[in-house]
Amino acid sequence: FSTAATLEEPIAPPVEINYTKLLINGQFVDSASGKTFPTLDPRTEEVIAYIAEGDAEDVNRAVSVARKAFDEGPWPRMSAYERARILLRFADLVEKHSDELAALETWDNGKPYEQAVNAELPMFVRLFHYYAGWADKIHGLTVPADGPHHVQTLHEPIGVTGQIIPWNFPLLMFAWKIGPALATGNTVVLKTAEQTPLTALYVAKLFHEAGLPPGVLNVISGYGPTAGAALASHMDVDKLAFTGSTDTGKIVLELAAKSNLKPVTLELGGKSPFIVCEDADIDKAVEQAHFALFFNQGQCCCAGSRTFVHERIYDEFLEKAKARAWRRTVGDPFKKGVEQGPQIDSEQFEKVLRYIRSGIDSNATLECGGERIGSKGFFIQPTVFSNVKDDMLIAKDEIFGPVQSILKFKGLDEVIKRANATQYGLAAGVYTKNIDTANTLSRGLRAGTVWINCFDVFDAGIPFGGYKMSGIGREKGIYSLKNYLQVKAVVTPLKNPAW
Ligand code: TXE
Repeated sequence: FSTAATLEEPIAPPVEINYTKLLINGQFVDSASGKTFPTLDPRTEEVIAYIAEGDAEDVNRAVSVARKAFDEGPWPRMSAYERARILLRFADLVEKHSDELAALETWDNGKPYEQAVNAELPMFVRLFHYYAGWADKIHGLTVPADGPHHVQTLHEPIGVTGQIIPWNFPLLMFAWKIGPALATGNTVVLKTAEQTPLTALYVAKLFHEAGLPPGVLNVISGYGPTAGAALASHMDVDKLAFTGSTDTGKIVLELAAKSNLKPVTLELGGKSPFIVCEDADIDKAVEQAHFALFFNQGQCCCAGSRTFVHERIYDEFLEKAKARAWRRTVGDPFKKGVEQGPQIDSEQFEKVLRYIRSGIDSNATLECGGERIGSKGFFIQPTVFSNVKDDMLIAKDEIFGPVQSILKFKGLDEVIKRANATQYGLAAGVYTKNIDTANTLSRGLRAGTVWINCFDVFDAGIPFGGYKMSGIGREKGIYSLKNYLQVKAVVTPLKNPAW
């Protein structure tokens, strides 16, 4: 694999760790237990910093200030325009600190700095501009009624929202969750993933600098079964939003149901098909299929992890896909030109290597990669398997790593059936020049997003979410707002029905 990029000098600015405590009521505070946990640099496996470890008691504290900020505070009552101004000021501050934030994200997560600074930070800022735009455009309807009544609906914030996010896109997941919740006037207690607590604390600090009243946004670092479960089962949390694995999604849904029946939105795992038809532009399809799978070290819920290729172009596609994977630059994500950094942690690293072994054992053909790189850090070679069959584990399970599985198909009906034969339904990619083929596939595929001749296009207005066990509800876009709103019908008799 190309290592030339590792010879370059680092391109990110140096960054200090200033925020390691819990953020409750606008203040950085120690956890009630005084405990801390380490967050590691996935390049070196060394400790970056020790972080205050939130637990049920801290969650209680955070929920009670979020409740007060909702019930008594200015936030849900201030004019929507004023709320929008705070979101915009926050976006400006994030933009100003983009280089440092991207560096912090790379340090904690291992993703290429160039990806963080050129794609993720601009998307983060754009999301807050987008939601600021919605803040003063949320309104109900007047409803014609049969009787002599005036009927209107009010769209009101739900209240205290709990949000649990994963480690693969720490900043973007923060934005997807916080943006719609705050634009609609809710208050928030957000739990970050234990692997990546750093950037959320930094941006939450910036939010307060932008004028966010204390108590509106509280950030708890800590583990899932303790802090996360406490939030999901809290009796005073009015709504829960979760992104993570399908297994944990089931747990939080159950906790929500068994406590106060809070509504839950879930954004879970995937095994997305990427279908390359016989008329596709092969070079473009190879590049997009590569990107669809390997982007972010393969740690994307929507990764195109089953590359279905038409039998007539299969051999040519495979040769080119293999060559592209060999060219992928893997190395220190702080260096220029690096496309792939380390996996997030030892658990994910071992999981990916286990799946690679399972692919080999089940007689898929290992075309490229398959090993770890170096002896320190969680680096894995870009890996390509051909001759993958639908019933192999590598074709069924979410690997969440740089492992591309290439499968062969003959006909459209067949590929639709096979693409849909999964518990997941998050996304799909289609490569074809034929509009009829594109329409047939986009309607036949049971997935929340179908990208045609593109992949991973994530504009703020495009809804994202899953069919089947990939989740419940949609994030981003207009659809995300209703997750954070209650609808109240207000009915009054009309004195003079004729008017
Ligand atoms: O996920 P978890 P993990 C998939 C991917 C990955 C696998 C496991 O396949 O290999 O999940 O990753 C919190 N109550 N995705 O273990 O456990 C946890 O602290 C409440 C897909 O990291 O789902 C973290 O904040 N919360 C995915 C969050 O849930 C709990 C992104 C996600 O962790 C909890 C990440 C509990 N009992 C992994 N247990 C995507 N959809 O993008 C854990 N958490």
